Amino acid sequence: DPYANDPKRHVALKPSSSKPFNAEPPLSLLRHSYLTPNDLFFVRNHLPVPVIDPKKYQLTVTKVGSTKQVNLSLEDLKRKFNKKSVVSIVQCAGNRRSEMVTIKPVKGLNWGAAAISNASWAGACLDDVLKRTGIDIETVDAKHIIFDGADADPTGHNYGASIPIEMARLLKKDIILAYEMNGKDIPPDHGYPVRVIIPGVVGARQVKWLNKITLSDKESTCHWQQKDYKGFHSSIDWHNVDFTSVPPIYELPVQSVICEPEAGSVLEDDEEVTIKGYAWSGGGRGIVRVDLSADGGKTWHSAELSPTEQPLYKTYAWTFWEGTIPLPKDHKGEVEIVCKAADTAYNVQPDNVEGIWNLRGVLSNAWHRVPVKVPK
Ligand code: MTE
Ligand code: MO
Repeated sequence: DPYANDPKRHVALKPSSSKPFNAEPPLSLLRHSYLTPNDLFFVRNHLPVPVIDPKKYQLTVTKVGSTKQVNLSLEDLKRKFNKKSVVSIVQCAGNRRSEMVTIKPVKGLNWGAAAISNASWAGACLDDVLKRTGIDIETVDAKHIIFDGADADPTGHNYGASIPIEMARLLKKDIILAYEMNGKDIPPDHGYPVRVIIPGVVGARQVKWLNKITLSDKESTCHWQQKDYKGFHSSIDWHNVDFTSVPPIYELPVQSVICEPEAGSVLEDDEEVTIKGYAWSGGGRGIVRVDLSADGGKTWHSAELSPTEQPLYKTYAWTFWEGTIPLPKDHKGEVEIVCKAADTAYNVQPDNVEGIWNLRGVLSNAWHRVPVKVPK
């Protein structure tokens, strides 16, 4: 069993698959702590968790066509570079996929709305590491940075991903080769001993168990870069899909989710409801507004946003929000509460999931609609 060495997991995590292990925490627990505890952080593994001896760990940095190659140990990363930290969420492109499935089946894990978590990551800055190896990110003659992980399938194909060099230039000081998660060693499920954190970018590019960085003219050739994690319109299905026709997903669209109350729950009160949730957007775009409705989206109220310490145009962490809003008088024992967010570009969430359905069930960010019961 290639999964025999997988770590033990917290009992509260709800698995969507066990081998490889994929799981999300309950939504209400997720909303309890701004920094998600390491053992409750959602897990998205495509392959068995590799067992890496920290003393033997090596990160190789190289450029296609160059004979120079630099190897760094874990101690090198910790001692030779300033430690830099960033609070950043990781969100799977498939977060909220289960809502798309209600329209038409899709291929992918049946994620609820908790395939997203927030942590404080610390490690060496990618830019500093490249500099030390003689590569200037601003002038290097390359189009992509490829990140490879130590996890591999039985034929030896490893997980890997890449980002365009322009993106690395924009994020320059914020891309981190992290060896700490919330002040502790990164746990095995999240990439021990080193993973790359690329704030504002889809989870799929934030490679865990990172052991190689390559500057290249080409994207990563890995399956997950080329034949997965791309967005299509709803008339494209497996018989007519051409994965080369669109670029990979990098930044993610604006997202917001109701964590409390839970779907199907009975409210305590028949006059008002207190709603709590999270919001986030890709590319460092902050959240400027979260709107709440208790009548399916006919009338709206403004939620109160918890302040984040991050500047609006570099918001990599999520924004927690809360609001107490009146219930409609004409409820018949049931109401639909709804949230939607706007980011700094005033990008908004689509009102329904039909229009954004896609064959892989990614980018699911419609208004979050939660049916609840009202006591009579
Ligand atoms: N890195 C490696 N090496 N292997 C993986 O399977 N999964 C990716 C990304 N990095 C993956 C990986 C995907 S799709 C996501 S959403 C995030 O890791 C999930 O990170 P987490 O498990 O720490 O939540
Ligand atoms: Mo993912």
